[in-house]
Amino acid sequence: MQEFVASTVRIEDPFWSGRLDTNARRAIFHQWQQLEASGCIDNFRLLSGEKDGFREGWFFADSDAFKWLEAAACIYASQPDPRLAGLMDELIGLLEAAQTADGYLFTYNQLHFPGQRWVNLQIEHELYCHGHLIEAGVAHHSATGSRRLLEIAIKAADLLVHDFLTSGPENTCGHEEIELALLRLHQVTGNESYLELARQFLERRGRIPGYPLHLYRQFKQHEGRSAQVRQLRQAYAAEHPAYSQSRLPPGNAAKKARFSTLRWYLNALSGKYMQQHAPVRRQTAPVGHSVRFGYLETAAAMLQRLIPDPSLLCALERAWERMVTRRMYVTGGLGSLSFNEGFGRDYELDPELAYAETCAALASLFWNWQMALTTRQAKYSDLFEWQLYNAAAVGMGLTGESYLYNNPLAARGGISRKAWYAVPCCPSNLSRTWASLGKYIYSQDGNEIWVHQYIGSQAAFDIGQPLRLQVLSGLPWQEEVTIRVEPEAPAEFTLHLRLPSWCAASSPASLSINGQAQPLPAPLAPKQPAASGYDPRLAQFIPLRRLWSAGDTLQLHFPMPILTRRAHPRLKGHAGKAALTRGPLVYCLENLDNPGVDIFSAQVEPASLRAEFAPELLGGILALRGQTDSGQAITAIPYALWGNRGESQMTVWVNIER
Ligand code: FUB
Ligand code: ZN
Repeated sequence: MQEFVASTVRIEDPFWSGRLDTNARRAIFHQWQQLEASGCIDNFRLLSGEKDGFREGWFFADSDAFKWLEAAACIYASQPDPRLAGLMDELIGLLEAAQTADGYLFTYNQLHFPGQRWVNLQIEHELYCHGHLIEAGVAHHSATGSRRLLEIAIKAADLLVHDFLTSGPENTCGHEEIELALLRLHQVTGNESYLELARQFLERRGRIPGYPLHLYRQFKQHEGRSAQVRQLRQAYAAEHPAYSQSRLPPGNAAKKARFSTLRWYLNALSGKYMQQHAPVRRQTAPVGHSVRFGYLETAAAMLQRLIPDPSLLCALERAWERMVTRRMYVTGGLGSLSFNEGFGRDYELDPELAYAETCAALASLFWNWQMALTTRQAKYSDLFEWQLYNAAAVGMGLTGESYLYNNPLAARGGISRKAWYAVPCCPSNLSRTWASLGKYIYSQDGNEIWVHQYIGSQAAFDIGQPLRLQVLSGLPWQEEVTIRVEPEAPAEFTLHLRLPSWCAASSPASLSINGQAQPLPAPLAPKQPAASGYDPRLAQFIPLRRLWSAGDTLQLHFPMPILTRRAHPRLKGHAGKAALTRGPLVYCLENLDNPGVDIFSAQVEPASLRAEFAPELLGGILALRGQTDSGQAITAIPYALWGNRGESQMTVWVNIER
């Protein structure tokens, strides 16, 4: 199944266009300022000799600059702002100067430990950073046509091929990313050695002999190297009295589960934290750090598309099923625990402890997209939509200049959106994903076309003759979607439309073509209840094969009653509670909208709930209004929008007895 380059799809959507504009006009420039202020860009200036100073930030700081470049390139493709082009060119120039002649680029080692390479692959993210460099090169090339950054990426990839092809299992990165990046580069260049190295990196996972000892040694070595960096910094500060270390205020505290320290050691030493506990085909449950897990699954699914492999696909499907039925929050958030930034046990989904990092939701989007392309099953596109609107969208504030990192489903205070984080992996990750949104809406295989997302847009296809599709969508607020079909001449082809899982059996969707009602399949029945009450497996594609003519118009009606979703009985603390959802949106109670109401103990009267347009709220939303059993008015807002008005309290799960 063929993917589209995002820039060939033009998004014109009442909901998304505004957000993408904020991303393009504000978020990307704000992020650049923050990368500058925190010293991330200067690290490259130090290497290129443009500036004197001391390297700042985490060992993986380079990746934030690379993700920013990718986001900027994707934005530039549809909104070519010369200011953005200038910043991209400046950064690419720095990378050209900083990269060694043989392709190495990792400021942490180059500045602190010149001459040392690949010494701490499990912890220090060296290959992860090279992966983001490669992804940026690929994105910049497809967005601008320029080969400048692509050449840097190719040089880096060639070095990796030289140093890592046919080497041992310890030559795997503790944080997956390089695998999917090499696969993307292979797709653009056709170079088979990138495919082969990505395959080997994946196959090597979970095979390090004596892993606990290996990891322990790597931790010890990393501690020693960190101590050396501190000494170097002290010495630099002593020689440069004007120097002050770049420091960011602490991020939002994440609540800790009991026995976190012990569980952390077990998680790490067993290999689960970094998905090194078993070979990839035996990894049938989501474990450990949830961003790493998502990138691993994305790469495995990409590889499976390039080299079909039923056993790998089977492992991916089992892991997905386990995640969706037992280890995912109702928002689509992933990661129940802060100590490992990742997955807990089955049904361990405490709303307040939820880590649910924005990047974990994004990793899941990438994975689900690959699964949708591989299997053509609607459940993957459905989860994509759900996470796009909820678990991922919550990461960026309405101004584009404030962010959430961890995303609990209940907050009693102490959590607010921040302009930046000491670990700023999420903002540019979200920006690059939004800027590429066009590529996730449609796919094509010959004369079959899939509409995965109902996002207002226009796209051009080649089905042996030119075909244009236009989607006009009222989602997520309104229930109508119109699709106009414009083949150059009448043509027979199949249009696959997704019937979302959130179309309740009680109020089914309807479809008409040129005013004629069409039969739709009966809603699917759930097999085993999903932990969170949201079940993407209820989605299905409707194949519509016919002779289509220019001007044919499809009208879809997706009723959006307010649903009260119940958690699986095995989820502790969820009895008598429900999550309120409408269409693809999860709602929450924020105390600012509910003065005088204790949002954690109030009993909501389900019969009182109605959806009401609230133009004054958060830029204009459809709010859910109702009342408590004691007659107090309540207002629920989309979860993705909470925290936009300063620090507050919030809960997704509300008390609803009946
Ligand atoms: O370690 C690199 C990135 O920073 C991870 O993906 C995030 O979870 C954060 O730790
Ligand atoms: Zn992140």
